[in-house]
Amino acid sequence: AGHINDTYLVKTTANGGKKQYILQRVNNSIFKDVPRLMNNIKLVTEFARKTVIERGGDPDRETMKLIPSKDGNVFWTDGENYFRVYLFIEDSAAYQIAENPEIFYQSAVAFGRFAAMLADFDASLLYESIPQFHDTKKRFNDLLNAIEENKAGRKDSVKAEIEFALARKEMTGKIVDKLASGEIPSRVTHNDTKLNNVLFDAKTNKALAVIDLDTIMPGSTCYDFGDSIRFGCNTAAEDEPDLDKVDFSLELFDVYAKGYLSELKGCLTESELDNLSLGAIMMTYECGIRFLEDHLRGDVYFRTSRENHNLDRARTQFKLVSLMEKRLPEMQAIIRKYAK
Ligand code: GN1
Ligand code: MG
Repeated sequence: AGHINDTYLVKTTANGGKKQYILQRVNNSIFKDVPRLMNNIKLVTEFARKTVIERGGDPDRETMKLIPSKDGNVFWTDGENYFRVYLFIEDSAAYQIAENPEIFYQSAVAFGRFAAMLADFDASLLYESIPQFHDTKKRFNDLLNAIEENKAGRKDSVKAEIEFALARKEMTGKIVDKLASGEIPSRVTHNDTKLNNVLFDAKTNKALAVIDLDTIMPGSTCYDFGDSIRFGCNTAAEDEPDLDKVDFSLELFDVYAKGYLSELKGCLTESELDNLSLGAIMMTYECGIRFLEDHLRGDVYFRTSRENHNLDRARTQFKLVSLMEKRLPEMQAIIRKYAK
């Protein structure tokens, strides 16, 4: 269900037809240097594998395993397209919405544990696969350019959304500036921590593996925590056209904060704890302006499957931003409760 790469399930007749694989065509208009991106993923999955083995887990189910091509690389290219193959993780499930609190709690533990693991990973080995990925100030400027260019001629039909986005300009620097000054530490982070980037064991519903490692690079826990909240505390789908169904669940926020901090609280600084809730608003706002920008540009970045798909997505995000803004003090109190 990703919006960027093309993903296929491959069934083979080898090994008695038992083994299945995931084949992906990597979007190389978005990921400009696929060989370096793949080197990141190789390093991180090898590191994760070691950690899982040390914990006594099953590395073929709890991390992704890249299958090399015949020339020994972890990708294959015809010069134009780039493909990669992973072992398919059998008997697993993914969720597009937090169907129940336990699932969301499990994802929080998985992402918290993943972040704790990455704390020991050497950031200097990583290539920045998308520069300024969560630089909200840059994202704001990208939106301004898209409004100015009005490529798809849609500007006049989205006045309310544009106004909503522009009214929050002063918020855009609130995390980036602290990261730049060092007040919030830079860490190796996942940067795309949606619920559907975790695989669950289909039998036990326990979280198995964190997937979608394309954006692992230096970032902030405020973003990773925030992106999980953005996606998982929404009572509806990210692209729900009926905004009456979109609500922000503070109960689910509590559940996620509990799970995430159970794995990480000793590792986080006071400034991170202070900014986790703002990170949730920021990531939701940032994602909203990215969807709106793409709508204005004529849907060139995120995969769409219906008219106004990106606009529907932008609207759900903006509704969530308004709801979260009202609940910020309660969100902060919940963080403090579990940080003790
Ligand atoms: C994209 O690839 P996917 O669908 O997991 C996007 C994220 C957005 C997300 C919104 C590389 O993630 O940044 O938050 O869509 N990934 C990239 O659902 O831009
Ligand atoms: Mg994904």
